[in-house]
Order: sequence, then structure tokens, then C-alpha cells
Amino acid sequence: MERTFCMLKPGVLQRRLVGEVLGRIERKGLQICALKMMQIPRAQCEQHYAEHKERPFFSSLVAYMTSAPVVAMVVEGQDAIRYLRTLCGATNPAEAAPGTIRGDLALVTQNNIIHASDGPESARREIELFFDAGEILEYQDGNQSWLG
Ligand code: FUP
Repeated sequence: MERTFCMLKPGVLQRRLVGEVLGRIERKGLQICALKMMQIPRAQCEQHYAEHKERPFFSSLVAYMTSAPVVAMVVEGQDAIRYLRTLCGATNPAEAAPGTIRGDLALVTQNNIIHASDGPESARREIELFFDAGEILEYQDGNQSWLG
């Protein structure tokens, strides 16, 4: 089973969309194995987005991401990284297909409502940055036979 890191950005709590987005992830068949609300400390946010440090949008991205609480989670399933990225849609909501989370629920790139790790290396790094091992819970997937 593959694990990926996912974060619902500040606008999701503010717009009361947590249930909507979690519902889409769950209905797809992915399993939530860690979940918490938090206000990201600035240093942790800068570390999370370290690859964008030199980009012009870096400081406003960090300011936005630390402006209000987020929902951080670990999501598990076969090819979870790829499936979750597909559910999210393109980074720029203008290019995200209808039916995707960003395509249906976002307008602005910086506020594109959800983060999902883009590969196994970043998934490992991001899960470690946001969760202690003890916060990640294992339980039987009740849909296993249905999911195939
Ligand atoms: P993604 O992997 O889809 O989250 O996209 P990126 O890693 O390229 O970008 C990370 C975050 O930076 C995006 F969620 C939003 C922000 N961003 C901007 O604000 N402006 C840009 O031009 C590109 C990204």
C-alpha cells in the first residue's frame, strides 16, 4: 500500500468545504490513516515548500498557508499518490478539469485548496514533516472486496 501526504489549505475550513473534499477522497476508495487540524508554523511551511524558495510567489504562498488552520492528513491506497493527484486536478484551477477538486472548487492558483505529494520521495518527506509515526493508524479497509 502506498501512502501520500495531503493538506486542505486555509480556504477549505473557511469555506466549510472539509466534508466535501474528504468525501471525494473517501468515495474514490482511498483510506485516511492520519488526520489533524493545525495552524502551520512559518518555519515548517517554508520547509514544506522549500523547492519553491526562489520563486516570486514563495512569500505570499507561505503567508497564505500560515494565515489560518489547515487540515493535514495521510492517505493510503494502491497508487495513492497518482490517484490523489488526479482527483486534485491541475495546479492552476483554470486548467483543472471539471470533476476534479480544483476544477470544481477553486479559482486561484495560490488558493487552489488542496496539496498532494507529487511523488514517493516528497510523500515520505512531507509525511515525516507533519506527522509522528504514532499518529498514523492502521485499520482494515472495509471496502477491500468492493475495490478489487
Ligand atoms: P502542486 O504540486 O500542484 O501543488 O503545484 P506546485 O508544487 O507547482 O506549487 C505549489 C503551490 O505553489 C501551489 F499549490 C500554489 C503555489 N503556486 C503559486 O502560488 N503560483 C504559481 O505560479 C505556482 C504555484
